[in-house]
Amino acid sequence: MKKTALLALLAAAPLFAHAQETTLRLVSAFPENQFYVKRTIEWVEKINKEGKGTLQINFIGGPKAIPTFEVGKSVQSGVVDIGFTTGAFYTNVMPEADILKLAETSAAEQRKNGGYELINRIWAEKANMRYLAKVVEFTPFHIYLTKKIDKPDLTGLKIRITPVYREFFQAMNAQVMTTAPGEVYTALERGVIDGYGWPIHALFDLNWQEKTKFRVDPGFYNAEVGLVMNLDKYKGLPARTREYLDRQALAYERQNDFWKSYNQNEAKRQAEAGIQTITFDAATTKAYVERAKEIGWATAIKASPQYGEQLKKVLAR
Ligand code: 173
Repeated sequence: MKKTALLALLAAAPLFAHAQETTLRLVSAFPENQFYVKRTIEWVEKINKEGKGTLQINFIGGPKAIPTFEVGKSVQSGVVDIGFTTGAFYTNVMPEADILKLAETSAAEQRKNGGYELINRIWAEKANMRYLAKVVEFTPFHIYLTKKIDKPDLTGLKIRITPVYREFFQAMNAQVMTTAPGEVYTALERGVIDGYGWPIHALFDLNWQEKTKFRVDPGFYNAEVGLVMNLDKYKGLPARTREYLDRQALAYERQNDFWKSYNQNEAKRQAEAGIQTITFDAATTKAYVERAKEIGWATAIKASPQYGEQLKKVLAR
């Protein structure tokens, strides 16, 4: 090859590299003003900064772009590439999605005990998804109320739910109503609901502390929020791009200990905002937590006779 031709080729090399850059579209099922989402946008910024020439992620937006309960279907079909969501929001894709809330083993342990592979086998087969990473865990759910209760009985109360809480709250006689997070504030304001299920954190992101008087302790289950990706898109990535994405996703998941101190602080903030805790005697508390778990697994195994038991082996202690 002539020297000039070689130089021309070398000069064009960055262009070829650029042609290899992949851009993926990400949507959030959680409202954009939620801290979760801000944290994920920071992760995206890091990916984009370090991934020039390899991978760029384009954050499309929150539920205004795609409604909360449609994000899973959009990832499944490939309308978007990556969804930032929780299993309870895509039970319309597969019932197994909501089983992740029952995890007692950590995401780090599931990477070692076969759980991560099992989840990905199921997510691929039933949802056409790759589960990239779990980025919220160590986070119990609670009942929040505008009215006081003195035993675990929700008779006469209308409670906002997602699939996370349905069977447990119904077992306590609640009248339940499913809404996306974005609709809870208005429902509280209008007195349409007397309370809601929600994690220990992220009330303040959505100003719900203004309308909340009580939190029932202890919490139950373990909030899971993750990044899921359209499987065809994932498989179609150039190998180095897929490795880069996997590496960044794993690095994000490895930050999960963050939630332990964050949640302690959130509980403190709730107390400071005047939210009172409701607790029961020791025996009632024990029964409450056990019942949540029992109902959770019974529902899971009924919803997925095929995979419920297998998931239990890797998720339960
Ligand atoms: O209550 C909810 O909207 C819900 O199911 C959930 C799950 C994980 C994290 C935050 C909320």
